[in-house]
Amino acid sequence: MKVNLYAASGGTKTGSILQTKTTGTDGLYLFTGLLAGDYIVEIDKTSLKDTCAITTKQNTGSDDTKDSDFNPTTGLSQVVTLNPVFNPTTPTEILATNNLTVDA
Ligand SMILES: [Ca+2]
Repeated sequence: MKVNLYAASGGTKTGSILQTKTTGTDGLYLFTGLLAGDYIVEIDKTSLKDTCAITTKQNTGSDDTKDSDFNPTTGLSQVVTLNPVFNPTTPTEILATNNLTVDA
């Protein structure tokens, strides 16, 4: 399926699509070359296979890294804030800078 990246402002997507990626067979995708800021990811629902749908069980359970954050109606994620740290040293800074699995 395809996923679109938007900038976010005030909690909502803004402007036109910044990048589009097609998920791999493992379901993963990676947007690259991003600056610090707020972003929203959109699942392009028209790209879903006929047998697939976004789960209606959004934010279910206690582990946010394992649930679905996407709104099943709009296909939009929550706002994801990228806040990299120059020369990170602490585990929190390293995670903020190098985390390729920002959950959405
Ligand atoms: Ca989640």
